[in-house]
Amino acid sequence: MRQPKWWQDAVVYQIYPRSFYDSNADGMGDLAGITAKLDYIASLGVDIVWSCPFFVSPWADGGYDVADYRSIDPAFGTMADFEAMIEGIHARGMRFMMDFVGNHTSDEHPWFQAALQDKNSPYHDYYIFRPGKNGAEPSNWASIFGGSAWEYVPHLDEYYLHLFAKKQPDLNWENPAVVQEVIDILRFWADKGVDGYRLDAINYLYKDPDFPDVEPMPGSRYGFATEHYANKPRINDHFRALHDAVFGPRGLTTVAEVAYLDEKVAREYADPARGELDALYPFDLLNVDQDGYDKFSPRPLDLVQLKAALAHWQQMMQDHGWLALFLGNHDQPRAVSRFGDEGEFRARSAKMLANAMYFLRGTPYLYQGEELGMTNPHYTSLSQFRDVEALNALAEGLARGESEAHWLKLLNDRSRDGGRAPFSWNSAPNAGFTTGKPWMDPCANAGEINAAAEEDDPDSVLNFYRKLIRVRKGRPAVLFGKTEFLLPEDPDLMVYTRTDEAEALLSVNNFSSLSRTFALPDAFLGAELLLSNCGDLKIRDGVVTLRPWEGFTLLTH
Ligand code: TEU
Repeated sequence: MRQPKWWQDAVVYQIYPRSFYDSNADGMGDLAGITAKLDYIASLGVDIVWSCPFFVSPWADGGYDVADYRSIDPAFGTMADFEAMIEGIHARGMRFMMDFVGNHTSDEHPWFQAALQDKNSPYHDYYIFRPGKNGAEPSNWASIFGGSAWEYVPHLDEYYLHLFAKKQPDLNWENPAVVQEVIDILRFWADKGVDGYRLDAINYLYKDPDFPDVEPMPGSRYGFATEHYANKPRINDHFRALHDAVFGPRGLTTVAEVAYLDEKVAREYADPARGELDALYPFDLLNVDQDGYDKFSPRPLDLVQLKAALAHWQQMMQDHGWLALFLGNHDQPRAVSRFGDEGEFRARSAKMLANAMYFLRGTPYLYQGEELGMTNPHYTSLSQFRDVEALNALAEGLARGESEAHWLKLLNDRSRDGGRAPFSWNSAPNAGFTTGKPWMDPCANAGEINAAAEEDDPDSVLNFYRKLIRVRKGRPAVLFGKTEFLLPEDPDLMVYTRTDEAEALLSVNNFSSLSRTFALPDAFLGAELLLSNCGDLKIRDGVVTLRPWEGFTLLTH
């Protein structure tokens, strides 16, 4: 068999640190809290820990607005806490992946503060400033978080570009000094022992310098300009520069958070022969239950579309690099609430979703709480939401005259806060997350759905994940097998095979509350039941009767 790289035969555990575990009763999760829970994390069988940012930040975008790349935010602890955490991760045989936010800084970063002081400051050219056009913004580009992507600075009589929040000015990667700063920061953390980087919004680094106007969105002056800032040809030069200076020589792995990729570009980025990036994390894969770019215009899940997207990525990357597999993260509502059944079949459907994803080709990314089948928090008041994207969208919706009740449901179902509520550790007050006042309210159901309760239950979602992670490890068919989707047009069943020289797998998953039948392909008659969320198969004459939300995987040699 081909030998996998260490990051290929791996499962990543993703932590949103402010909501994971609070060690000092200030209501916010912290690095010492992660260290305190490392035995739990290791017990899952995961190989890599990735934490979202914990650097000094005014927290305008959940820590993705960095004001000092080399310091731990005091709310998260100290550099000594970081060192203890990474030591504890390594001592348990795991590795640490750092989140690096390179597209933008906080507006409170000293570079931006200097840039604002003086047009002639060298730091002014660290960012993207432009004069206005006809008394308005330089272009009608929309910010990803709503409104214009340009902010006016009266005393400079210029606008600066911010693809995200206005407190997140975009860096100017065409300035070699910026690239050198980034290299120095990446080396700084490599010296402290990080094993890899998750590169945030990394395919947006190069912007069309002409900033052409784009087609406005309905009812707005602004339009999405992704074609002018995503995947522009110069981006490969930036990737190669970082690879040659840091990732390659230090032996660090990289996963690039990317979007809007076509086949050619996707293959280039992660092609091992090109020396750019190791793996892609295409975040737009989950835009399958919304209207275009607008996550607050939800649509029912179209499983046929999701399968087509997954099949496309599997086929595209088959021999051209590596893929991250995920159904949730800190930017998404909870997977079980969104794609499963968070009521009667919560546990079973949460297990099915894992079974459906983890036998595909790629590295699974397990987002904290998913291993418990945590649901969206079901807040009862709009004041419980925290995220900038949610609050901006809410303000715009209310200004259009839409009702608060409508937005309470929308934010509960769709906002990023869905995945950011505190981790449910046990049935103590505040879900055992903090003994102080939590920065975000815990899930309404934390009393019943929590790690302590699931620890003791052999049939829990938690113990299913442990088994799943164990059985997929080192399997040649999982690692390198060819992926083929069966029944692509079936609206409820997701079925695929993974075929390698020595073995083959069949993963069968029922995404519905109804019973369904499925005739096993001949090659899998009499195959070994590798994993099942119902314990056994109801099979007669080669036809399986699938219970609601049933998922299983067969193995044959
Ligand atoms: O996300 C990249 C990104 O483009 C997101 O804006 C995504 O479209 C959005 O979250 C969907 O609602 C990364 C981080 O994962 C995210 O948390 C940050 O807000 C963003 O970059 C800016 O750093």
